[in-house]
Amino acid sequence: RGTGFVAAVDLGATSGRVMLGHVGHNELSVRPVARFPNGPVHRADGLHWDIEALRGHVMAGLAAAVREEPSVASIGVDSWAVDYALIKDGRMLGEPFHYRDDRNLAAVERVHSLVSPAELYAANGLQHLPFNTLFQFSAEESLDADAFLLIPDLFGYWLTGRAFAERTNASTTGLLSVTSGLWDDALIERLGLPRSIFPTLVDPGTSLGPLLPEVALEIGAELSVTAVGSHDTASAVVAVPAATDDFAYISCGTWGLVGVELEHPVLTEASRAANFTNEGGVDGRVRFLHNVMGLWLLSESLRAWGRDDLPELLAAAASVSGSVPVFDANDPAFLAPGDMPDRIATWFRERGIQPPASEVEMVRSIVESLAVAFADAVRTASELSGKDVSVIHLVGGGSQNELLCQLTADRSGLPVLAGPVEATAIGNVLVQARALGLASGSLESLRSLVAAAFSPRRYLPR
Ligand code: ADP
Ligand code: LRH
Repeated sequence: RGTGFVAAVDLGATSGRVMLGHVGHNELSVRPVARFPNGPVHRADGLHWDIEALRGHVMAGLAAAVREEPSVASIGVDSWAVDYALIKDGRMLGEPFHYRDDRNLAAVERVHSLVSPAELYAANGLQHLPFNTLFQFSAEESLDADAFLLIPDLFGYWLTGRAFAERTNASTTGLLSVTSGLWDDALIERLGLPRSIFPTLVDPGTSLGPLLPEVALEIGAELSVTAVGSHDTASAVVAVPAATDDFAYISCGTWGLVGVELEHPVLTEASRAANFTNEGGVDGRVRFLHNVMGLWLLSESLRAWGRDDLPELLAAAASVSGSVPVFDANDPAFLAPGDMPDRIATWFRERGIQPPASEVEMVRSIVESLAVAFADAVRTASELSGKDVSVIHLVGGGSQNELLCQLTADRSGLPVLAGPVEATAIGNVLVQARALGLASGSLESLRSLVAAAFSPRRYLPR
């Protein structure tokens, strides 16, 4: 077995990047080639993603990757979940909607009038999120299309001309059976959705084929595209540097995805009531987790204040001496963009609580509230699944937030191991590398490669 390079395209809801990964026997490194901002854009008919801008950044990033490492062998794409484009006659029908658009609210009622929440949970195992793809479908004026493609699959289509649905991300649509891992034909029919738009499912590690000739020309090399855990959270969980089995993870970026990895789904009424999800992981594992609102609360607050000095603000928040009030970071009131500090202050006032007095205290309150929600979700994941948890791995951009890591350790009473920052891209790289024969073995052996290359930082509860 030799060593080789692969390119990982990782599109987060806050930023995207193209990374070069180098993998070989006992060897793993990644380096960024391109980074670009991402976020919701307001259009006349609602919130969207600027998908053409993302496409431009991805193509330019891949061309840069090839210039840096002409021997790069494969490309893998992951992104945030649930959102999609409709394709007809080879063309995209409009810009994909952003999951934070409010068109989904009425659609939820329509879907629930056809299939009850309990029946949905038994079928798809998903926590209720108003933007799960099945609700978005119900909000569409028309589904007259040849296919729907989730965002990473859309990039796969642009790169190779082939339309597939990668299974980990397909599991977030609400239309994949949690028991069979196949499209749920009965549910699709009950919801009156056109079965013909559902692409063929593929697993992470499957070759999606060579680049289209015109794309190979644009990028500067003839590469192949490999399916990865194309749901960003699935890729992040691959790259948790766990040394033992008794870990919980927090994939901490725009969202905080908090849970444990299981072999089988938990579909109990208690788990549904706690709004825990059973998403599909790489190698058929189950990502049993809960969505916590995440660093969106912080980035939207900075945007409202017109500030971009996050590290300084966090340092100041760490030295706040008095206690600050804590809010429910899971409250759906915080889902939409805009006026975040106002909405948090309103949350407090509605409950007769004095809101934080300054921007620094607000930052402290957000970080404390996230830590409380993280600790709760870890405890609940363990209780509901029966899995012992003795350590929390916190990965993603949020692992750079020392205050958040320390407070999560304090509130949970468990050690927090922080990093890697780029877990998602690393998981993307590793699944490609294994498919190419540059790495081998189970997720556990891939994780030991991560632990050796990216030694996590340890926070002990105080
Ligand atoms: P996503 O993949 O969802 O776009 P990331 O994993 O890239 O998100 O994480 C982005 C978040 O990381 C930012 O919102 C910010 O809160 C946090 N972050 C980025 N840089 C720093 C830093 N230097 N210190 C603390 N937090 C940081
Ligand atoms: C994180 C994420 C999360 C989903 C949300 C839509 O980026 O993929 O796992 O719930 O975005």
